[in-house]
Amino acid sequence: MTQIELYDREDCPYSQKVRAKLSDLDLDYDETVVPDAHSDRTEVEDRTGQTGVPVLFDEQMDEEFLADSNEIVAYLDRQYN
Ligand SMILES: N[C@@H](CCC(=O)N[C@@H](CS)C(=O)NCC(=O)O)C(=O)O
Repeated sequence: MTQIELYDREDCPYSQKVRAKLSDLDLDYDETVVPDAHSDRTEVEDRTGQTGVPVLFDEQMDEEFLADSNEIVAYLDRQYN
């Protein structure tokens, strides 16, 4: 079972930065590409209370989720590098 989940957008530079780090670290993850319209991002909003991306969930993490690319990259480096 994949423990890492990423909500992102293909065209989002912050999402691209997180995907590059996941790739660098050779980590498997489940990706959910959120809809363009924020009003349609109901799944990520239900889980996090906001509609921005990227958002990372990881069972290994103390926090329930991270919603900032710098924090996500720093966490991935700490946990998996
Ligand atoms: N500081 C955030 C910025 C992320 C950001 O601005 N993402 C854009 C998409 S590229 C977004 O979702 N903006 C709408 C919002 O934050 O509600 C990060 O580095 O993760």
